[in-house]
Amino acid sequence: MTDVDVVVVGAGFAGLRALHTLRERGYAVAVLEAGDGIGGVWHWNRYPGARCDVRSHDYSYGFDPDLEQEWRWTERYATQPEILRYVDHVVERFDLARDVHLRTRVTRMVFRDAGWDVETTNGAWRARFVVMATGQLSIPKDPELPGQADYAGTVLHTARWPREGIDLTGKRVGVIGTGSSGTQLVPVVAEQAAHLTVFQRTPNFSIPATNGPVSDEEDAAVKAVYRERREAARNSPTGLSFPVSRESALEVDPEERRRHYDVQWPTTGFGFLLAYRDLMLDEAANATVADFVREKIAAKVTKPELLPHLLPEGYPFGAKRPPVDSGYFETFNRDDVELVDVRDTPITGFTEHGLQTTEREVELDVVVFATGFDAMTGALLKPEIVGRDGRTLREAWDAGPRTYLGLQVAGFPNLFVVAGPGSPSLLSNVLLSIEQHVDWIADLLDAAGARGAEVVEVTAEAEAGWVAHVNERAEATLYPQARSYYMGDDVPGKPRVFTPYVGGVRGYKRILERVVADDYDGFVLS
Ligand code: FAD
Ligand code: N01
Repeated sequence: MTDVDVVVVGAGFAGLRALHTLRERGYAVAVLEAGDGIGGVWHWNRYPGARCDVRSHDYSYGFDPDLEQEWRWTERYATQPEILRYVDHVVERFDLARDVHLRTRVTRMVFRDAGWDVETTNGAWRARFVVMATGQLSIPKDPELPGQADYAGTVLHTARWPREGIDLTGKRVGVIGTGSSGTQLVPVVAEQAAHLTVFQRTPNFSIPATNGPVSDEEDAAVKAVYRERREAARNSPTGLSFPVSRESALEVDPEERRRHYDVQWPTTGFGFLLAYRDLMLDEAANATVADFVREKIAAKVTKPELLPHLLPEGYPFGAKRPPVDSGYFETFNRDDVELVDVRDTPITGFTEHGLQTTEREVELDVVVFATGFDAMTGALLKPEIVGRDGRTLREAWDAGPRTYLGLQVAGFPNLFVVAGPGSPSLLSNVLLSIEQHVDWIADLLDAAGARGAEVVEVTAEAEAGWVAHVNERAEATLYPQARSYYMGDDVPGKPRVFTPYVGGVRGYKRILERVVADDYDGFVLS
């Protein structure tokens, strides 16, 4: 068994940042990664069209001014290969690879004698502390259709795309799923394939990415004020460097509101959600933006018979994470692209030659699952994590995830979670939230060390208070009105509770600062 101060599980942006920061502060760290490469999401999701939906300049580490000055993003929304090149650059620059153990999946962890025994597929570790940097979207989910073994074609998942790529030229391709992954993939596949069939369950509101090359002037302008830009993002609702309206959508007259949407729509990407302060709080306010987006979608589609299928209805705009797309709806104008609405004609299973719906067989050479993930809790519940008194995390989270501040779970001392349930997580620029968590955890470990404490844990009362607060904030919004992975609707049987913290990046930061000022209120250092 290898002894270290801290085991970090996962070598994505969170695990790498934790390794760098904790090592700088003198801790012996081992990063254990199930995959055969570094980069987390950006190692796994190699499908054509994959890119970030937060501006590249913001979706990058903010801890080192030299790093941010020297890296040159080529596109406003960087592609997966470019982000992976950035990861490689960071790994080399800070000499991170030597403490990362690849092909090492954590299968079981047991708390014993003020530390953790960590079992993996590739050896065992003993650590005082464990940081779960296992990601929000790292356990891909299949649609589980019968007959797959009999299918003669190729089956792929967007999150397990082959490293060497796949040539889809001349192929009949089916894509199941129209979330962010499907929406990015579809226009690119349509360009290559002989014929594309898109199997859609819930139509999505999607925002145009307005991607483009980053000019030298644009890059220089960001770099001239990069520190201020980061600080503004840390003090914004979502960790994005967009101005937030303080106005209600209902306070302005309809013509002015329309003008405002027209200006915001082509320029803000994901920030469009912030066009008015109450879009996610008030149904009438949301209806104004939902109508606007439906109108924009309708204007892109030249086949009117598709509109009843493509226009999202029945849930608020933004309550299900809206994709940020590049030419998604326009793709359906092509004659070689077809839409199957699986609400009308569900897929019943695979056949030897393709997919069977309740209406017909669709012959396909390649079937792509763009069906998403066991989001937020999947990777935390996959290994068996045994805390105090033999209680497992699966038992503790039987009715949904419970944390204090998203950082720790009562009964699981010396175990920390980065950017997971109970924190802004997927409702924010995740990279910024990752860095905030890692710094905060490192400070807490230092504080414990300075006091001679071996164990850091949270009280059940503090946890109960935080869970109530997370739920209360979510219930005051429109989010619970949609079926989404925010609500646990991604996997049948998951408890239906709101998983991330909706109080905003700035609000959450203030809470963390108050907890420290109150001598780590809710934590016990012993
Ligand atoms: P991950 O990158 O998911 O890394 C976790 C790692 O842990 C994985 O490599 C996994 O293999 C490993 N792991 C899990 N369980 C175990 C185990 N038991 N043992 C060992 N290893 C394990 N967020 C944004 O804010 N902006 C974006 O533009 C954006 N784009 C995205 C695009 C895609 C295609 C996806 C899927 C997500 C995107 N996200 C985006 C969200 C994304 O999850 C975060 O931005 C961020 O990359 C998460 O980093 P992470 O290190 O926390 O987790
Ligand atoms: O997954 P999703 P994703 N039969 O869960 C459908 C990030 N990300 O991989 O909506 C038929 O959003 C499902 O239908 P429905 C981002 O945070 C970012 O696309 O459940 N269909 C849905 O259409 C994102 O939110 C980017 O009715 C089935 C789709 O599959 C998150 O990752 C790019 C089905 C799944 O959508 C996840 O995105 C990619 C079934 N059995 C990802 N099961 C950026 O742009 C599921 N579906 C940065």
